[in-house]
Amino acid sequence: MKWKIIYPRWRKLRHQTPFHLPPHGPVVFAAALPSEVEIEFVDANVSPLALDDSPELVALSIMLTAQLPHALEISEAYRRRGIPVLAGGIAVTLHHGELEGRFDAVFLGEAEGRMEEVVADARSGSLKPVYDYLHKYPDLNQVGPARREILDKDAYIYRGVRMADLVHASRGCRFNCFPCCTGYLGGKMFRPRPLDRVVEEIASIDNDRLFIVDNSLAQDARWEEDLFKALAPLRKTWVSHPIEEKDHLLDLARQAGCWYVYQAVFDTSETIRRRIRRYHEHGIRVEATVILGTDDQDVDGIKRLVDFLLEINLDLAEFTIMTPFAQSPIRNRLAEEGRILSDRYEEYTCDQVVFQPRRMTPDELEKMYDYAWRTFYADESQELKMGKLYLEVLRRDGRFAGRVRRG
Ligand code: B12
Ligand code: SF4
Repeated sequence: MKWKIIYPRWRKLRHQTPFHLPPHGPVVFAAALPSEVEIEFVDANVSPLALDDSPELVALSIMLTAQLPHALEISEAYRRRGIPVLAGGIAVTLHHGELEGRFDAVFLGEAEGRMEEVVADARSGSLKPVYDYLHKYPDLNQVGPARREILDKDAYIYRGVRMADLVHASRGCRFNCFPCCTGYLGGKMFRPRPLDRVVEEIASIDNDRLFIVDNSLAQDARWEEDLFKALAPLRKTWVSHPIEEKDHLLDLARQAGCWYVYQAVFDTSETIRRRIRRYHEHGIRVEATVILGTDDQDVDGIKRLVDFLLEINLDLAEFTIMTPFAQSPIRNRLAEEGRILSDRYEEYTCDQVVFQPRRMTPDELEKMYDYAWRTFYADESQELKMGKLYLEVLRRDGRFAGRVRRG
């Protein structure tokens, strides 16, 4: 069977450097398909998308709510010509119920071990409207290796720099932070993949730079230690979400190739100041992910927060406007309080205000979003800061000017 997998378009944040990372969901999903399925893949963010071809099935892989409008457009175009459309991925799982009838079939949850059934149904023309594997987690022995060969490698180069490849070593998250959907998706538990399979997969990736996309590495200290020790001999350089704030773990992470981490920063506390200092002391750079519009923030509070980020020498910062995504704790609270202003998927981009802030008007919050980006990057643009970090990592690993000097 010939399947066309499509990753629909989504818009980068206003002010953000406009590069695209290779998508991860579609290549991991592709690895769960039986070999009889012949795959064509199009990432509509980086390649032209034809809608007048005739694959036997279109499979939409949808990560973000903001991809849904394009996904629905694609679905209509193919279904009008009688080509069946199957939709899966994070946004489909989060918005299930709202999407009935908009695709021939929706798949909820994780794909491993479940695709033989779907392929057999597709082959016999009897796709079910819903494949419900929500909160039924597969054995992670069955995961991957991701089918990165279906990606158009040349499409993920920005200003001559090849983007990092994505990989994951675990799923789920024990925590349940207010803006996050992962508790709902992954079931509030930490689910590591077998380490030997992860190491084998990473060793096989022909890219020295990786993004380990796990929700948070700081979930099990013993596992972190084992992971970092196993990664060290592979001599990769990687970025990740937070690492536990323990000296020996930060040291091991650095030795294993950790370049920088994404760290959520919500306030101007000593805890945050110390955490950033600890990363820096261990040679790990930090990109702060900063949510604007929480109930304790007003206009002056956001100004103070930006000053604080500059004062603690953060290497990079990504500002987003708090967004009440479906199935997140904050969604439930704001809905109860009658503070959701819009349900339009196209506005869930994290740079638009879709809820009533407590201490600002929506207009003030949107202005403060622009203020935060402009002020933080006033002396040096995001692109320049990233460029410097990139040169630093090349120098550090002895790969500057294309020369490989290792060992
Ligand atoms: C990695 C990641 C990113 C990467 C994405 C890189 C990339 N190109 O893929 C980056 C860092 C770029 C990113 C950015 C953002 N992200 Co993000 N990200 C994630 C994260 C941590 C992991 C996603 C992932 O790759 N999982 C691993 C893969 C293998 O799992 P999967 O995609 O679910 O695929 C499986 C199944 O769904 C299924 N499947 C997948 N496709 C298909 C298709 C079919 C047909 C079928 C049958 C099955 C199927 O098979 C796979 C294997 O089982 C998730 C959290 C999470 N745990 O989900 C958040 C998450 C997806 N991100 C989120 C958000 C909000 C963002 C941002 C908008 C804001 C932010 N700063 O966090 C930004 C984008 C801002 C912008 N506009 O630029 C939200 C999404 C909310 C929403 N409803 O839209 C999540 C859920 C986190 C959260 N806050 O709750 N993100
Ligand atoms: S924000 Fe990070 S640590 Fe918190 S629940 Fe989401 S993935 Fe887990």
